[in-house]
Amino acid sequence: VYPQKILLTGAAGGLGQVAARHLGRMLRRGDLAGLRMADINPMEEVEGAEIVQTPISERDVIFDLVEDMDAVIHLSGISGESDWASLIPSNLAATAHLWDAAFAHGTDRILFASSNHAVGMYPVEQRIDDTAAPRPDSRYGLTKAFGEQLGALYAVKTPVRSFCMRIGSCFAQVTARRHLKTFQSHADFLRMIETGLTADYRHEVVYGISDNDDSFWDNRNALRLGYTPRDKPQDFLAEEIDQTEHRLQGGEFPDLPLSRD
Ligand code: 15L
Repeated sequence: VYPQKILLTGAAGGLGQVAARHLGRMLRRGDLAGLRMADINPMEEVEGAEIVQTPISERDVIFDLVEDMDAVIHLSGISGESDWASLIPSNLAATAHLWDAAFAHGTDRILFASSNHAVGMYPVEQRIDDTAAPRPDSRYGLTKAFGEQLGALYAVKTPVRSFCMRIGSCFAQVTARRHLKTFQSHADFLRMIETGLTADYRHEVVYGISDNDDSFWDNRNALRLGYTPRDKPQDFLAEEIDQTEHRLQGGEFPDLPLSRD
């Protein structure tokens, strides 16, 4: 059964805007009964959608956002390395409250924007799949591993299903050599969202990548669930490509120092 009402968090972000336009089209076609979009930043208007501009970290706010929703696409949060003062509310408290809110309101599923940085410390020569244990390469990656494990726990103890997308490099263009392994096109990202909204599962980890040759990640689990990527990174090459070679899958993240404050 297709979810009828969807909450999209982080709707003003890079991927949030891509998802918002797609869900807006579905809403216009009548394929969705409702769309609520939330972000701390202003969002583009989407005809027929409810827009809530708010920080997403407080329990009450999150409970109000999730009320009446059948599915949540959770893209909000800090999307790179930061300090705990920033990451704790946006990436840890928000996810904890979100899963509680979904349980309390009878929401069927959460699609969670995890990140390849949850496993960024694996060496580039090692091919890993959905069963690979987290090896975060940053505080940021650790918050993503937390979200994945939160989803796993709630999938056992509550009816809430979780679809954790370890997104690689989801951009309009390939701007670095590393992206040949980690790239996901926006169109394939939307295909993955469709899979997450429609497939039958309790808790899954999938890699957010296109049909990349020789990727770091064996994405058979995503394919098994119905994800069918159609794009190749070679078709999205920018004019200038950063040629840096990295030893670890997280690229530059494993080398970022931890701030002392
Ligand atoms: C991420 O998790 C970041 O949000 C994104 O900006 C990129 O750095 C991406 O990973 C990547 O690894 O390319």
